[in-house]
Amino acid sequence: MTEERVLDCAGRSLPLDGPVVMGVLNVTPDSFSDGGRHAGVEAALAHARAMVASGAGIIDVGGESTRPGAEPVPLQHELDRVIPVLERLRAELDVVLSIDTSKPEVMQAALDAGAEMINDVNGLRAPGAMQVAASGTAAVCVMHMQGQPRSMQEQPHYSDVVAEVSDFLTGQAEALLSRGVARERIVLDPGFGFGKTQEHNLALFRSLPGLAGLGYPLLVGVSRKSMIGNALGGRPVTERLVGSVTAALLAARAGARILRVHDVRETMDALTIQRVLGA
Ligand code: 7PJ
Repeated sequence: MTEERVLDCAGRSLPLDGPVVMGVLNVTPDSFSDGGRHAGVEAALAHARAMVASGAGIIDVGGESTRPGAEPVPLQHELDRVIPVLERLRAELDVVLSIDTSKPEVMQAALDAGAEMINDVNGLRAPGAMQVAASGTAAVCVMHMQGQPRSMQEQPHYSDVVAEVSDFLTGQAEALLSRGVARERIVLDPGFGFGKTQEHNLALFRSLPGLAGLGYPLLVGVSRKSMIGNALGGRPVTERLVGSVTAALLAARAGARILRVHDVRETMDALTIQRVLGA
């Protein structure tokens, strides 16, 4: 099993010796947890600056809500939301910029605007997505999702969720390798909450050590998700902070190298306490 020490993000080497926090920057008017508060470019910039100051190593910019039940966003709307934000962030911040999209056209425009990582919840399955990823030099996060956001939580079904998710992720990674994408550019993510019941999410979480050993760095996103609310007996999204931070810490301990979170400062605090006080 190889130990991945760095992630190559368009020539920028992101060290992965310790966990890296990826801060979520939603520029959707309908994101389920931020309610569009960062929709304006200025507000988005201020939020990104604060996350970087708190220790985020990656900022993940998303303009298409993928919460359960969400309708697809037209291409031009998504471009109009994310590209101006990426351009301003690139001019101002020395941090890895990631684009959270499933559309090849948005990926390409984001790379042109300075994004150094593609984060695709659809696992590069859209026609043309693999080509965009392979033609550039950005890092690529392949996430597993069953179904599409609009209907994915209606009837998730697996005979062996861990095996099926692992097979999908390694298959997509191998497809990237065969197109010439260096191994050091690839990240995998089991996709918590994307076409998964609570039982599926828990099975995957318990299997994180195995998933982290597939040969690629693992990204985990559980921040504020229903999985956390369910585990706490049905907590609303505004009351999932401690659960989310605790789960992020557990994921790091289980081998995740990148933690995708809304609450960067609090997550960094937990990681710092582990580093300073941990056995
Ligand atoms: C994830 C994501 C995730 C990756 C979202 C939300 C929904 N990208 N984008 N992994 N989740 N890689 O933030 O709750 O888990 S959007």
